[in-house]
Amino acid sequence: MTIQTTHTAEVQELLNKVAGFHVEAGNERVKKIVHRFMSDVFQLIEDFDVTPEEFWSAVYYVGELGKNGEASLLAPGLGMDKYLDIRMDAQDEAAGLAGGTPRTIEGPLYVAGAPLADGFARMDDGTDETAEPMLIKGLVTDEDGKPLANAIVDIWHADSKGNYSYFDKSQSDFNLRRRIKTDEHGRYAARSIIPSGYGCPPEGSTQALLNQLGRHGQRPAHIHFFISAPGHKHLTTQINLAGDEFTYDDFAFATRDELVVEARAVEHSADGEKHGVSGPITEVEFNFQLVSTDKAELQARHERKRALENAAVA
Ligand code: MBD
Ligand code: FE
Repeated sequence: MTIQTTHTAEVQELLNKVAGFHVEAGNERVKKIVHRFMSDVFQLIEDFDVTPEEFWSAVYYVGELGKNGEASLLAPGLGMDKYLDIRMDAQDEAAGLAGGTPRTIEGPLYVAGAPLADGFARMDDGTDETAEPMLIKGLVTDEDGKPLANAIVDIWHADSKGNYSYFDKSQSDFNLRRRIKTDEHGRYAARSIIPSGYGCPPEGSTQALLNQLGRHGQRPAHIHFFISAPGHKHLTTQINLAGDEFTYDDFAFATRDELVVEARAVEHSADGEKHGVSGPITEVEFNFQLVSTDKAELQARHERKRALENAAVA
């Protein structure tokens, strides 16, 4: 039996009042969005004949999600971050600003204010005994391949257990997080360790929903980047190391073909030697291309709540 009530005057009036349509105070855009959102929720409850038990379990789920601090982890798991990227790609296309290295999602684990280095940084603190050394390097250029000196390459990645410093309090401050200014040839380089993929907390809210969907909560080994240079569009992206079981099966939908890189394991490398690793090391090379723009609002990363974003930086 399908009970249909959403079309009634009583429910429509209720929705209007819920959204504050009957009062002057408040924000028009928020009112319209809440009206649409609650109308869709009511309709969903009707169409799926959602029971009170199901409804209240969803309410308490949202409460738990917030308590666990996992709202920004569930978002990419449900493809929302990817969808925002699809929209930004389409906006760029429409504005004639497509091209350059593709963007992909930021994720929830950035920490602002990492140490700034010129040309080269060592990113790991040397305490991860099981970690394998990695050397990552490349160029930042414009779309014509002209090197961009003094671009800021802001890098962050997980440790050999898939954990990120700051969120994992067992790591030192800013471990595996650095900002590197490109040299006069547009080059950046870093010595670090090979990151492992990330897995959602197995007992967390995100994984609980993913289980209901029959999905895993794993990300492949990846390295995050913000790249910025005056006169160019800010780039938020990641590279995925090829050969990971989850390279093309990322729960956060961040993999793009152009962003998958081979990690080359070598017995010895001149760059490694130069930066204190004489034995085996894995080399990763990736060049970034930025698109020119004079629009200031496109030259900075968009605002969102980020760890230490507004902290005083020494
Ligand atoms: C990550 O490391 C990440 O990059 C994303 C998008 C989600 C969870 C953990
Ligand atoms: Fe990540």
